[in-house]
Amino acid sequence: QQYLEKLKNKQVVRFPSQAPAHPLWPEIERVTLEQLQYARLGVEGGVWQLFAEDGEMKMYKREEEVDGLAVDPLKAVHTVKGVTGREMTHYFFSPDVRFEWETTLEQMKVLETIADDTLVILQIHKRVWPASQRDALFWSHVRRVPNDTDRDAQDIWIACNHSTEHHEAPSNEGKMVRVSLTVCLVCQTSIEPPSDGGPVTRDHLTCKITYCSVVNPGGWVPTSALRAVYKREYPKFLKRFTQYVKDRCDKQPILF
Ligand code: 18C
Repeated sequence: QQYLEKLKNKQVVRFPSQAPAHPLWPEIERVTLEQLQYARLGVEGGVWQLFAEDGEMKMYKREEEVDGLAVDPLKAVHTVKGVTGREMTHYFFSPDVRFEWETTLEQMKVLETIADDTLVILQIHKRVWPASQRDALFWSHVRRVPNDTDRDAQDIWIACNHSTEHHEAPSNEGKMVRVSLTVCLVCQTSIEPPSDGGPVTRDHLTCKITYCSVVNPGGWVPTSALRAVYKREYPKFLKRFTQYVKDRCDKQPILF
């Protein structure tokens, strides 16, 4: 038992999630799998509007309003060389490195560790003048999913964040306006093995990323101001985050 605990702490072995015993689990399971399906749907068909493009990165939105508040769903696709899907989703999920890439944050607290792969997080975001400051309370879950459409392909990895409630952070306290969000990052690695049969290195890896997000900002914000924030913040996030993971993994052993 002690030996297993040691291995677990060193993260040599990934144990099955302990989260299924938690009351939130049915929702975590359902939303994560729904998000996976949603992310895998293409952006063809005319409902998605391209609003930002930079190299391999393409960002699409659908303009939608709920009670006069813009909640435009966003879908972004990107291809990043030299990293795996597991590495991408690990750094997206891990609260230890969030301030390294998330530029909208002022404070962050892990309210509950449901399992190694499932957390409840409270974030206070930077205020955008003249709007009220926002906070976000969500569960966050990361997992590997076997690729059922191609058994020879690498597994898919998904990290999913979805708004929740927690007794330590009721939404009606204080001056913050609470946003509600559903976000996922879905990644798949492909390997182009070296033609000389040599070892696979980072030069042989490509990671295909789909990032989907729906944020309801809560309170009231003028639509044009909100869309300007989206247009600035989402490309900034995806470029900065993917570069962070590339830099962080460079010269490190590959984590498949
Ligand atoms: O997915 C991302 N990050 C994850 C980990 O943090 C997590 C977070 C989701 C972000 C929720 C949005 C929180 C509100 C932010 C308000 C301030 C943003 C601007 C700060 C500028 C300095 O899933 C990556 C997230 C990428 C960034 C998304 C920006 C979404 C903007 C939402 C606007 C909310 C209203 C703000 C008022 C605007 C007034 C003009």
